[in-house]
Amino acid sequence: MQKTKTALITGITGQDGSYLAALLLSKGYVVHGIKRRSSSFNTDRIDHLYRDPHEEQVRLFLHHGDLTDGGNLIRLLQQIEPDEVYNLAAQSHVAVSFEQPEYTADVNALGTLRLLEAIRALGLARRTRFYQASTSELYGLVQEVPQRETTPFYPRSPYAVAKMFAYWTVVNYREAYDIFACNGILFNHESPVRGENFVTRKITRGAARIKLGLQDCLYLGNMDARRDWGHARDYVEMQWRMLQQDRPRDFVIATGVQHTVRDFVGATFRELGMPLTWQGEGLDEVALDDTGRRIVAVDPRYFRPTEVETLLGDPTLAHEALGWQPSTSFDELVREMVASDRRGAEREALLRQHGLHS
Ligand code: NDP
Ligand code: GDR
Repeated sequence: MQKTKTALITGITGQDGSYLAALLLSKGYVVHGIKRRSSSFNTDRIDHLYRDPHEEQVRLFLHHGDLTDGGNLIRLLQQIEPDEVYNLAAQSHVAVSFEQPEYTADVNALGTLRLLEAIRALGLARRTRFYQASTSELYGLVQEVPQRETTPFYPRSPYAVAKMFAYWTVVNYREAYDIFACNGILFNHESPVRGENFVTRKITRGAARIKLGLQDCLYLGNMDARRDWGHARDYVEMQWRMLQQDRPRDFVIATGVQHTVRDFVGATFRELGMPLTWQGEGLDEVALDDTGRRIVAVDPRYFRPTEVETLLGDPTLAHEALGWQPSTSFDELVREMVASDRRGAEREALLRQHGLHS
């Protein structure tokens, strides 16, 4: 009989953490997750997976912790002795990293080091496999199109610089201590539970609220930015597959298809039955609905000091070695996110109608 595997997920309360936890539970894993203490509940995305610890056969356990707290991480690893660690926790917002560069480095760079050092110090190097949430932001000012595992890095934000430290720490611990550690260089991936201040979710949520009369206008930054967008559900499957290989390697995960932010806006409003007319350019660019009302505009507050203008991945290696095949197209992704945010906006409108919305 196969032994039950135990996984530890940092960042389990985030977008990827919630999809990965569901995936691992469906595969029979015992899943431990680290959640941060906060003054209000922050487990919305995993509440549907959670069982009261007093019930029988519980396989999901949550622990308070933080990547900035080395002692806490050592204790948790010592107690859990996981077969697999998925390090998804991060200050993951690129624009915010310009406002909080030191904190971002502490979590994203040193946090990864703390985990790997704990694995080494506790003698878990032979037992515990390690997945690092690396990112296409490493390519930043792109040196090659499309970007693959061998493309040189040129990070363009405190977020990406910190992730680059983490990337090389993973490579170094793999080579120095023989830890089975992999970098997944994942391109942007989205879903209905994407954080509301990442551009895709901001667009689908804002557009749905405009459709329902809850908001007048959607303000965005750089609409020329190009991204390779996929679905988080597909991407977490690859995180798991990377740790099931015979030997540890780093992989690009991407769809190989690129769109602008403007394309995403257009596709979203089309899905809502609201075709747009674009006018003006630069700071004056706006989109009008069919009554001539301005519903999308540029606000320079969302510009970044240094921007990543274009990202397009080449997932050939993952296709060959991991069987990677994205199952969700751009249009399907937009449709799923719009449907979910439309339901949310309809709920909000109904509550407002009955004077129940706070
Ligand atoms: P989210 O922002 O949705 O989730 C981040 C998670 O990290 C949350 O659970 C958050 O907790 C937790 N976290 C933040 N700071 C700390 C800390 N100091 N200690 C412990 N936990 C912390 O990100 P995603 O799920 O989208 O991304 C997962 C990982 O993948 C991140 O590392 C991200 O940088 C990386 N990545 C993401 C891509 C994407 O397109 N989504 C692409 C490439 C890489 P809380 O819920 O309390 O805020
Ligand atoms: P990104 O995602 O920075 O690629 O990082 P985000 O959705 O924040 O931005 C994508 C592009 O859209 C432009 N943009 C805006 N972005 C936001 N957030 N808000 C706006 O109003 C807006 N208008 C235009 C941005 O300038 C950018 O060019 C995400 C995160 O998940 C990282 O953690 C991850 O590593 C990378 O994807 C891969």
